[in-house]
Parts: sequence; structure tokens; C-alpha cells
Amino acid sequence: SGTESWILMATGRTPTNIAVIKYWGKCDEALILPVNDSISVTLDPDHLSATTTVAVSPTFDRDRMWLNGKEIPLSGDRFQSCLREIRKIADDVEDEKKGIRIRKDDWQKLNVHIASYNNFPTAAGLASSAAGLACFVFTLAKLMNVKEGCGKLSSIARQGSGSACRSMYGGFVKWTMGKDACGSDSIAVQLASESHWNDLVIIIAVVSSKQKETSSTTGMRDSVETSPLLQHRAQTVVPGRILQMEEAIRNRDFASFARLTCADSNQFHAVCLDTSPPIFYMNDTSHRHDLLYHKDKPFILNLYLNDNTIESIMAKFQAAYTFDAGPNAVLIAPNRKSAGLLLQRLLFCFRHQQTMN
Ligand code: 2P0
Repeated sequence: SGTESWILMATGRTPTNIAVIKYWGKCDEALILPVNDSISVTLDPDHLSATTTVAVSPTFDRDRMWLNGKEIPLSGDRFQSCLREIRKIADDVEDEKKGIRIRKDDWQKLNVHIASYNNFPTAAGLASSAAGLACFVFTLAKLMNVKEGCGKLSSIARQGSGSACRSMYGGFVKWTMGKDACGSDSIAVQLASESHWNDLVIIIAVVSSKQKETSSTTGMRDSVETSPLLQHRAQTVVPGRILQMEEAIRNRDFASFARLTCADSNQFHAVCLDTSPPIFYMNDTSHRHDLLYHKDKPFILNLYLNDNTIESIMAKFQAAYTFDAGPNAVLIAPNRKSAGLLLQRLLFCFRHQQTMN
């Protein structure tokens, strides 16, 4: 009846993921189909994750969304595509206690309210869209009693943001580009679970909290249109690297893992430089100094040493580095001991800088 005033909610939490073989370039912009496969590692949900509550009620007159407590427009068609796709596969829901009975077809008429929080600074230039979109799709599917598995959900999250499809699983995940023109096989698959290689330690060094100047979406569009290196990378380089990376992960072979991770980050940034006009995501700081490291409070690290590039420090400390579409460094150490030494060095440099000032 028109006086119905119930509300039904679901909450989920999803971590972000860090690509070790990068996605850069689409062959279909609307469906978000990539030009190559990619591989990532999903972070621990205690760090860099999105928590999303989705609610439906007959009293809601339109779809609305809040991010970190502030209402944001839901105008972007990416959220709308995900909503549309989930509504299509939604199922009946019955909650006798509350007297709620929703039929499959009712979902089309029910508006949703979405409230999402990131447990990390959104402005820090860290990929928040991957966690946000994956969490939204996962939670909405739970609310709407969707029976399909994570593969199908990953293909829906992909239409929200490419990298989001990889956050549908924990551990190591591959996004296979697929062959189907409709994108039905452009999905995420889990290569190894969280427990397979759980001594790896991932350190995120926030170099700059400024919002990046070129969004990933426009950046990759420009690269596809203008970079000859991108075509070479997608067709000739990445397929081999995917196989080698899968093997390195399977064997927990850190030396190969680190070599491939660093090489692929370098090539992704080379493609950005090969784009016309060139895109600079890394800055001098990324390579050299002024590492701003976030824990409870941000603080500045200055690397004053002779071998003061991230790349050389990583080689010394047996760690891998990878940079996404921004200047922040993601450092991966093989174990806690290496990570401890690496952090000690970074902290030493920080103290050094403090006394110098
Ligand atoms: C990745 N990045 O594989 C690569 C590496 C950034 C560098 O996926 O347009 O936000 O929403 O599909 O997923 C960032 O791009 O772009 C990204 P859309 P997305 O993680």
C-alpha cells in the first residue's frame, strides 16, 4: 500500500587492489573492456577499504549517494550501469518479521540510498574507485538477493570502474580481457587466496595528497589514441608477463615477482610518456625524496642519501615498487623482516630530515 514505510539495508566492506601487471587502455569505453589482461593483489580489508551501506525503501523518491558523509551527485552513468545490471538479476526477498515482500520486478521501482566510507583519506590520491565500486556492487547484490557468483558480479563492477572487478576477490586476482564483444567473459578470477603468500608486506608511501591532474579514464583514452608503445605493450609484452607473473605467484618466487612488478610499472609510465601530450603521473618526489607516509598523521620523509632513488633503495632492501596513476609509491617487501628494515630506513631518513630542519 502507499503507506508502507519499511526500510531494508545491507552493509559490506571491500578493500582496494594494487595492480602488479597494469591495466591501461580500453578497446570498448562503454563496456570497459581492456586492451590487455592485468594481475593485482587485494589488500587486507583493515587497510584501504570501502564500507558501504545500501538501503531501499518505498519512501525513497530517487537514488541518492553519500561519500564519507557528504552527499554526492549520482549523475555518473557508471553507478547507474551497475544498478541497472544488478536490478536485472535481482531476486525475490521476504522478511516475515518486518512484513516485507519484494518481488523480482519490484526492484525496478525501488530507489536506493547508498552511504559509503573509505577508511583512508579519499583525497590522498589512492585508488578509491576500485574499492568503492566493488563494494557497491557486492552489497547491492546481497541486498537484492542476487544468486550469481563473484565472476558475474566482477563483470558488473567492471562497468563501474575497470580495476574494481579485481576487488571482488581477495589474494591474487587476474582480470581476463575476454573475447566476447558484450564483455560477458571480461571478468576477474582468483589466482591464489589471501593465505597463499601471506608473508608479503605492502607499504603505501603517500608522496602527495593532491588530486591527480589527469584522470585514469582520460589518460588511458589519450594513450590508446596516440601511443604506439601501448599497442606493442598490449599485444607483445603483457601476454608473456601474465604467464610469468602467474608462475611467480604460484611458486612464491619473490625475485621474479619483484622484477616483473617493477618492469611493468616502468612500462606503464613509459606508455604515459609516449602519450601525446605526455602524461606525468610520477614526479621527482616519487623518484627521490619527500615521501609523505600516512599512518595516523601524515609526515614527511626526506631521502638525503647518495643512492636516493626509490628504485635503488628498493634494490638494496629486496623489495618491489609499483606506481599507479599518481605519484604515490607502493612498496612490496617479501617478509616482515625486509619490511622492517625498509621502514627503518625510511624512518631514519625522516628523523634525519627533522634534525636538518
Ligand atoms: C590498474 N590503473 O591496473 C591501473 C594501473 C591505474 C594504473 O586501473 O576508467 O580507475 O574506471 O576503468 O580502473 C585506474 O583506472 O579506470 C587503473 P576506469 P580505473 O590498477
